Amino acid sequence: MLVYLADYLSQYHSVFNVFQYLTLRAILGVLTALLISFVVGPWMIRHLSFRQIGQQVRDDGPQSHLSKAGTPTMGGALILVAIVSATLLWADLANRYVWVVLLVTLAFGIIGWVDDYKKLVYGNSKGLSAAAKYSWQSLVALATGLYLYYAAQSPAETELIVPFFKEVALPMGAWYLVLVYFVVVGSSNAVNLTDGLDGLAILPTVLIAGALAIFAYATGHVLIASYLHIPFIREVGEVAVFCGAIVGAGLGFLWFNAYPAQVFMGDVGALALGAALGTVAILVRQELVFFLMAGVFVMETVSVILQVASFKLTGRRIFRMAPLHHHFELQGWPEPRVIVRFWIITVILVLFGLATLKIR
Ligand code: 57M
Repeated sequence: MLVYLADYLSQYHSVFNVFQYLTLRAILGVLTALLISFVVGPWMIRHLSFRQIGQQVRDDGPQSHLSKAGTPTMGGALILVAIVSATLLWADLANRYVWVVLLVTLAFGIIGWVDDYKKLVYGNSKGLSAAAKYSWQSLVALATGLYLYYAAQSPAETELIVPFFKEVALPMGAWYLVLVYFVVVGSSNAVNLTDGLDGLAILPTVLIAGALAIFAYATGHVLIASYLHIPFIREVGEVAVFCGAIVGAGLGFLWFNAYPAQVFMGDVGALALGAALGTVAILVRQELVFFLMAGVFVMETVSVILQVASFKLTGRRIFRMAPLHHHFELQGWPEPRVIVRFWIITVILVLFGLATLKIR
């Protein structure tokens, strides 16, 4: 929004031209979202505590979690307010990719909010039914896929880029819809599964969003894209402002969600953030690199799939408890050790992801 104001003011003073620079607006997106989180965060935590919007903790999980009962939840609403406000302020609102990612994020946020709200009102097990949750997620993901497929202006927008190979891009045809579906719905649920320890989901989200901002900037810049041998997609660079807003909002939320957490994000945050990352990965055509960078989310999800499959087929469990973070907790690792080690793994994976820009 402020791009237009700056554009108008630039006729009076050339200093306002500086706001046309995408890098500056992405940085301002980070700072604005961070500021909103810091200002609104304490008020929201007080409000959630006052209204007794606190977490109900299942008694079949690790015993150390019982003391977390009553921690204010649905802090993801704060993350969404910060992301949306910062993006609306600093992004070019004539850019369709910005709207795609904002709308997908908000739609998944609403699904999560309804789930959280029902759990609070009707008890822990009475959230949105799994069928209803997946149906709504599927609907949003498929609508997104259809829009992007039909609105694509170049073949590059629907090709699957294979990292480490300069010229390998697989034309997906209608399979592109399947890809969008799995990346968006899969990422949303994977972040949700991971969000079971203080700060465990949010810092990897911040790191991946930061890396995706770099991918968005490079992909939307004709010279950098050609230098790096990645596809050039006109106007996709603007998504870097949205990624910046995730980084700022996420760091601001981590301030309060760091161990021992004062607030949890709830499904409203986890489902929305996962879908946001998946959608950006699709827009910048880096699904495979995203899969690599999101290794912690993938690992957590695979642990659940393996655990359920093994239990159904053999009656035995592979892990003490899935998702994987519970396994390590039950092995006696203190919670901060699990969290920080999973963060370190993400730092390494994100560096590998970024390295694919040059190693190809
Ligand atoms: C949400 N929710 C956390 C908080 C957060 C299929 C199965 C694997 C599903 C899975 C599941 O229900 N996952 C989805 C996990 C919960 O956190 C809330 O949920 C939001 C995210 N959606 O924002 O509002 C608890 O996690 C802890 N927490 C923190 N810090 C945070 O910053 O400590 C969350 C955020 C909170 C708090 O304790 O209450 C959760 O874990 O419930 N189910 C499971 O994860 C369950 N696993 C299981 O049943 N495993 C089985 C099979 C099915 C694979 C097995 O291993 O045999 C476990 N979860 C719990 N107890 N709590 C096991 C039992």
